[in-house]
Amino acid sequence: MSTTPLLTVQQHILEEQRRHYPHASGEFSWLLSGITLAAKMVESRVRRAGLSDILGTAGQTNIQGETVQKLDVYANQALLYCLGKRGNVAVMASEEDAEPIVVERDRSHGRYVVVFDPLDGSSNIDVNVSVGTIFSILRRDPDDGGTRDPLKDVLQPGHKQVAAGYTVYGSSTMLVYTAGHGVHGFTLDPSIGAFLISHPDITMPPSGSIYSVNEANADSFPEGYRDFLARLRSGGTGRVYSSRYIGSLVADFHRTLLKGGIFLYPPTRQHPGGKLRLMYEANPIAFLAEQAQGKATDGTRRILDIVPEGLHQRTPLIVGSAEEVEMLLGLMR
Ligand code: AHM
Ligand code: MG
Repeated sequence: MSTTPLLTVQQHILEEQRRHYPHASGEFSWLLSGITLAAKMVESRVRRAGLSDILGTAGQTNIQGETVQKLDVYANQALLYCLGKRGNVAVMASEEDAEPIVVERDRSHGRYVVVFDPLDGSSNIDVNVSVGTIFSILRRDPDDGGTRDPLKDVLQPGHKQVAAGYTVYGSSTMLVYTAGHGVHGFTLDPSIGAFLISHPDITMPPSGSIYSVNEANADSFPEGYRDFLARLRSGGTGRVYSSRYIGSLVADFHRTLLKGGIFLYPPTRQHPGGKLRLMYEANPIAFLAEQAQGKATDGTRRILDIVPEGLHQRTPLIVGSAEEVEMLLGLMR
């Protein structure tokens, strides 16, 4: 029998909190358990996606102008429900909703703000490819008494995040999170319904041999990006690269986190400011990357330093092993 202790994500969060903040109230752990509960609800639906009448579109258009699929709606509601009942979340903001959602009951005393992409990569559901949930947790300004515009509570730069993570609904379901003390990964054991530690203290390899980009857009990438990709392909770096692109940020990042290399979504003709969203995609992914010794930039700035102006603001995103990210930045300069 294995001697590895069975450690659930809940126990892990509590132990980490006790270790780093001996006087913590436990509120934060309680908040994170809302996310893991929602993740289990979403995962059970994702697993049944081909069986029930859930595939296809719900016939609505979300505020991004994209067709909403039923699972997106369900995932969004699961998170809003689970977090809205915690008692310590004052404001939530989601990719699916144009404006932040205020938890009226907890607006004045709730200490946290949670921003999320409930089902990232949802266009992949119809073809049985991995999707995920991404979340970012911020602290609410305690002095505002809950009186000011909730958008102001949400629009904080990424370096202010107190925790961030994702779940990836892949060949197994994993939850990966950081609360600012390293990155930890848990795999769902479906037979007992618990996330068990499987990847403690993840560090991204300092370099890797995979690059991940939607190369169909390459003709419209700025020159530095094209030079970079040409250099990786030419073998001029002394390393032979492979390309992998799933089209679900969570899944592409998860591979980059474990194997190293680089993921990039540069500016394109269609999306001159980048396609991915700063608040609920780039920021949480950048926090995880840095906590795992990797790097994340928009091509000129560290992602976590960007001062946001809008909830659904887009950004170019380059994230991965320090060596590849530095190489790209060198060519961009
Ligand atoms: P979404 O599915 O939440 O709208 O997220 C956008 C997705 C990301 O998961 C992925 O990295 C990217 O869009 C893929 O874009 P493209 O199809 O342009 O390559
Ligand atoms: Mg997304």
